[in-house]
Order: sequence, then structure tokens, then C-alpha cells
Amino acid sequence: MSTASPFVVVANRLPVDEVTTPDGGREWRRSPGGLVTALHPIMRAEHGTWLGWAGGTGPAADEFELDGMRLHPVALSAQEFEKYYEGYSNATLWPLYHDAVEPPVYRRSWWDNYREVNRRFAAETAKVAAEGAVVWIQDYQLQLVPAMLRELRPDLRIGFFLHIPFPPVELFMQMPRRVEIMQGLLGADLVGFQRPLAAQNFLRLTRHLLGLHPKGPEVRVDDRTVRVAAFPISIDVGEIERLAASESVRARSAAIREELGNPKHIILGVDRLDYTKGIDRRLKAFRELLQEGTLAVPDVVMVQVATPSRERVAHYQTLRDAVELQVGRINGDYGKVGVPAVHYLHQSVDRTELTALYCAADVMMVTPLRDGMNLVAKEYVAARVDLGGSLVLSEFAGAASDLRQAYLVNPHDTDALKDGLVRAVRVDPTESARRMRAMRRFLRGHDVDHWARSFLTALGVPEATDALAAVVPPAPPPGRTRRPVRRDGGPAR
Ligand code: GDG
Repeated sequence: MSTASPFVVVANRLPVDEVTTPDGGREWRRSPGGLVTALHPIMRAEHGTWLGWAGGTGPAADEFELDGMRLHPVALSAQEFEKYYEGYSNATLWPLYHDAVEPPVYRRSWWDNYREVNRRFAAETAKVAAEGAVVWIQDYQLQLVPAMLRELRPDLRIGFFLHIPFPPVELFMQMPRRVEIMQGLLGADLVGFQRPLAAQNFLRLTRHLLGLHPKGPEVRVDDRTVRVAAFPISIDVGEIERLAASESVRARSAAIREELGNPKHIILGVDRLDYTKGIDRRLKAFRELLQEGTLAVPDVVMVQVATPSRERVAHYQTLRDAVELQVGRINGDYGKVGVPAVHYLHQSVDRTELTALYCAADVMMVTPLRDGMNLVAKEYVAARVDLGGSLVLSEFAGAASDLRQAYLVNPHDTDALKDGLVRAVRVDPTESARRMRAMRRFLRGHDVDHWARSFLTALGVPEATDALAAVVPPAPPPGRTRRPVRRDGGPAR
């Protein structure tokens, strides 16, 4: 067995993709993503291990090293992929946690697979974690792992972070296995959410469902104290700024404008094709504005990148059909030869192209019905090193608490959405630059390093966070003492 790690990240997915090289061989490449960018420095400095599914079904590949991180693949069978991942994770939990904007589907066999896969993740983690190691578990696919892991390894310090919203009591109570989920999460020492409201929902449920007595942000479970708090996630601001300022992105951004026929205003949407993202709402608002003549092609065009996602899940198939019907109708009614009203891409674009699109867009529309945070909104702001562009942002995205100078809208209210879009299109450049400057200032002080450092500090790992970007570490939260990290493995007891 390989050497045990003092720092372990556990996530549904490993931050890598297996790619075919030009000579026909196979190799692992680090996949782009905020989480891995944030955790890479600490993973390297602390000899960390990342546990997760590597894609594909069947037996897991052997553990391997990449860019100074140790990656430990966990196997999923075809049935588990269908029932644990597509089923319980994405057809039960995902809609339920997003305000049930689509009805959650409850199937008992999905639950059995969810529990089984969570058990496997816990068992594999128990094997790779050093005595007293810090383990950071990520997201809704793995909510049972904290308690399962604690049972196997009471010596570990366990953190859990939920990337999606956590629903209010009335909604959560629908879930057939609600007690098990709560008990699973309470196996952690620290349970983190995107927003304070989600943390409050969770604390309320500990009382309502389990009869516990939370005091402020803490709740006693047996002889332990579990801390519950919000840690709004962010992005690698510096990396996006550098890319946005690069010659290649600037040239590509100008070329995009040209290719779109040099319209006066480009409106942009970038989302995974997911029913929580409100793509249909924004298309409806745009359609009505074209219909009324408030906006007109070719002065205004929209670009919508809808990245393929969870394509075998029924809700997603219906959504794709509905969005494509809407796009087709808008183009049929309001497009011109060579100038569609909506340029629709059902594909993933690379990072350079994405940043060039951000830089070319006069108005970015981010209109989810519910979203844990929404990184696209933050990426757009980070990319606008020129202080250009305006952001229309749903109040129901976690990002709305951070990006207060956006045009905040209620995506359920079509008139409000139209109003926000028109204001963003017509804003004068001084006002839009003022708003952009304020949002950029906020983001620079709250990037993804800040997020990871805040979480790990609250988990009691301040020294480990020194491995992150070289900024002064924040003070520990009141009433907590810092626990030094032993260089030979895990926090000292
Ligand atoms: C979950 C929560 C929370 C998208 N299309 C392309 C592409 N992307 C990238 C974006 C962004 C990421 O994917 C999407 O992140 P979001 O935050 O917008 O949404 P979810 O995927 O739903 O993420 C969310 C997040 O977790 C983190 O905690 O904010 O609330 O739902 O980074 O840039 N990237 C590239 N090509 C694309 O076509 N290269």
C-alpha cells in the first residue's frame, strides 16, 4: 500500500480526464476547475491525496501521481453510475435541493446504490488517510461519507462542503431517507455551505428532525461539537485576469464581435444545460423584447453556450428539446439571413474561447432559478479587466450576495427580467464601469484561495493553509484555538 496522506480530498470526480495522445497512447490530464486550482498548492505541499471516480465504469485504475498530487480512483459499476450518480444524486437530490424546480424522483434502489457507493468512498478514504489526517469531503453525492468515515476512523478531522443549496425544512422533509442524510453529514467536524441561509436551514433541521439543540453555529452530537457555517466559493481571479489580458484572448474577442456582424450589443449566456439555470426564462425575456421592438436584430444578438450535461437523465432531455425549440422559434421569427438572433452552441468551448466570449459580451445574463453560487457570474466579472460589460444576475444565485452591483433580477418575473436586461443594455459606460469596478474589488479580496483558506482555518488547519497563496492568513474564528499541523502527518492531538 502507498504511504498514508495527512490531507485527503474526497469528491465524486477526480480532477482529471483520460485523453488519447497523438501517438495513440492514453494519459491523464488535469481537468480545469476551480476546486482543483484552489486545492492544488495545499495538495502538493501536504502530500495530499484526492479520491474520486475517474470516469468510465468497471474496475478502478491504480493510484497515480499528477502535478504533485496523488490521485486515488474509486470504481463505479455501470449500475452504480445509473443509480447512484444519475439516479439518487441527479434525479433525487439535485432537484430537491434546488427548490424542487423539477419534481424529485424517489426510488428505493437508487438509495441502496447511493449508500453502497458512499460506503466504498469511506472505506477507500480510511485506507489512504494518515493517523490524525485532515479529510475534506465535497458535495451532495457524498453526504453519507462523513459519518461512515468517522466510524471507521475516529482519529480523523473531517470537513464537508456542499456546493449546491441546502433546502428549507419543509422541502427537505419530503426526502424518504432524510434522517440518514442528516446523520451522515453530522459525522463531520465542520459542515460548510455556500450561504448563511443554507447553514440556518441545516441547523433548524438538526432540531426539527433529530431533536438536537444547536447553539449558534454549533451543535452537540454525542460527545462531539459539529460546527456549521457559510463559506461562499469563488474563482481563481488572477488566472482569469491574466487570460483576459493576453494578446490571444483580446484578438479572439475582437474576432468574435466581427464574426457576429459587429452588433451594438452582444448578450451572452454560458451554462451547463441544466433546468436550474433559467436558460428558458432568459430566452423568453429576449423573445418578448424582440417582439415588442425594444431590442432588434442585427443591433442586438444573443450567444448562448449550453454545455452538454447529464444527457441520459430524463429532465435534461426534456429541457434540451424545450430550449432548442425556443431558440429555433426566436431565430425563425426574428433572425435574418446570416444573422440569427440567438447563436446557440450545444458544446463545451475551451477556456480561451470562453474568456474571449466574456470579454466580447456587453451583457452577461446569469438567471438561475436557484444556484449554490454560480461561478460563471464571477468569471465574467474577473474577465472584465477593461471595466466594460454589465451583469444581469438572478437573486436566487448565491453569487447575488457577493456581486451586489449587478442588475439583480427575479427570473420568475419576466417583466423584471426584461427590465433588468434593457437597463443593462442601455446603461451609460461610466455607470457600468462604476458597477464593474466595485464587483471586481470585492472578487479580488474573495478569490478561491480565500475560500479554501477560510474553510481549512475553521476546520482547525491554519498551518496547512499557509501553503495556499502567500497572503496573510485570516485570524481564527473567535473562541477557537489553532491546532498545529505536524509535518510528519496530520494535526497534533
Ligand atoms: C456547482 C453549483 C457552484 C461551463 N461551460 C463551459 C465551461 N463552464 C464552466 C464555467 C464554470 C463552471 O463550468 C460552471 O460552474 P457554475 O458555478 O456556474 O455551475 P455548476 O456546474 O452547476 O456548479 C454552483 C459550483 O458548483 C461551485 O461550487 O457555484 O452553484 O451548481 O467554471 O466556466 N468551461 C469551459 N467551457 C464551457 O463550455 N471551459
